[in-house]
Amino acid sequence: METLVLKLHEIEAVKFGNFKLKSGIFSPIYLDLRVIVSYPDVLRQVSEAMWKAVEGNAKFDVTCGVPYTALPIATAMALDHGLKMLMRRKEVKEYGTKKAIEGHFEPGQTCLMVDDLVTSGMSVLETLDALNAVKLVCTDVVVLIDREQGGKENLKSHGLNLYSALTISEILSILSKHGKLTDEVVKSVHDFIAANKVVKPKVETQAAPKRLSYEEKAALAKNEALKRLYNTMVAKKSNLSVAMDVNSTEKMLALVDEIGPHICCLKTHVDVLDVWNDGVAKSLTDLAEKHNFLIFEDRKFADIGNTVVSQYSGGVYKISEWSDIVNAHIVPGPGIVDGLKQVGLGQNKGLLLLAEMSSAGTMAKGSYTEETVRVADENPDFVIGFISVNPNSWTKKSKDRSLVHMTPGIKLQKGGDGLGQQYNDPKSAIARGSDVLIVGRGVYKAEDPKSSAAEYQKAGWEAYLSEL
Ligand code: S5P
Repeated sequence: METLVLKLHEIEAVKFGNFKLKSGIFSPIYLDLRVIVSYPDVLRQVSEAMWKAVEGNAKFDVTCGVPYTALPIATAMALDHGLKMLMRRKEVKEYGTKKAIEGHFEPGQTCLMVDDLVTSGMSVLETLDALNAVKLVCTDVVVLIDREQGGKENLKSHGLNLYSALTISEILSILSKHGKLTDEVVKSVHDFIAANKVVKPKVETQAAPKRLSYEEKAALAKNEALKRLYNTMVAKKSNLSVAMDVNSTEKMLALVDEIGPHICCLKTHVDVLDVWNDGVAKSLTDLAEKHNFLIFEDRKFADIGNTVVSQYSGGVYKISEWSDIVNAHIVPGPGIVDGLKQVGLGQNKGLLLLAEMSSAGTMAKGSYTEETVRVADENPDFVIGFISVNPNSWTKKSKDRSLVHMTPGIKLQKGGDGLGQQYNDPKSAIARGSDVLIVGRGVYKAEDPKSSAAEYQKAGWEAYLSEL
């Protein structure tokens, strides 16, 4: 173990200094076990040390490496000891649609989790969820290094035994014995570990925070349009937004007048209409006033800040003059929000960011979705929420609980449209964290759009009440 620790220090898998962690705090120690892939002898020593820690203690049918650093370690262990191995895909969040766990196994088999190090136990618990979702049973975890910051206790509270080849204390004592560290550094690391014990991690397996009512969200809302949206929803008992995607302007206005009483928000695609002028804009805002709903122009801006300023305020459509809400992709970077905000904020407008899309093969997922949360958190005055599909799976990353989740791809009958659209029913969308349901063809293509809108209104509202 001494030679291994000295080697880890030599290849800078264990470093001492002053390192800024992801959380923003400074640490006197930094562990980067990714580098061991470049040192086959170290990789083998590491996997052997971990095998010794777990051999004879844990019983299991298969092993699973926690992505990414532990994958080569788990592979080395599997090769040397003839173990069956599985791999977890980190990117796949919606279990079921794509395989979250790769490899062959039987439901009910036991699985040993293999990770490089444990701090709070958070990443192990994420893997535990993924393994449990495919009915694998896990009771044991093996890591190279236990940072002694509470991970062992946290894992224990989830029924998991942690086996570690090394602890931070052991590393410190070996390195100091070999004159690699001063007493001062050893003390600073001990102090840091003691001061940074991680309390129970918040994971999905724990009780989720109580869902906020629309009234509570309205009270937290920092943007006028968002407040108005929630207040309208409460007043009309409607979380329905109809996407009136018909091409005839005349038909659009007539249908909006019919379904107006049932919606909190009308979603438009102004560029599909056959006629547009200031009079049409006026008719629309009159209808919005008559039936008390907001107008969301689904323009999906996606250009640089300077261009979207003109696209939002100018041109034939002058979108900012008649819409309350617009939306944008964050592909160009946060400058797009600055540009739209320059136009909309002073006029009490709100912006939705497309965090996810309902269409098959969408690239709006994973770290892209997380980036929209970051951009939203940076613009609490103007960004009012997201176009979302599965918000419960990622919103815990957001600080702001007032934000609205508007969800397209809603139909009482599940399925698709042959062009990539994927439908969910109102109840399942609300259960996954949606606040506002966007229904297009389910309403305007129905034989009786008015009664169909009433039906979606009822289904959406009942689903919301049952979630509360
Ligand atoms: O991811 C998305 C985002 C949006 S805004 N998927 C979508 O379908 N939309 C829009 O929602 C789409 O442009 C259309 O206006 C509406 C869905 O219509 P439906 O007829 O499929 O219900």
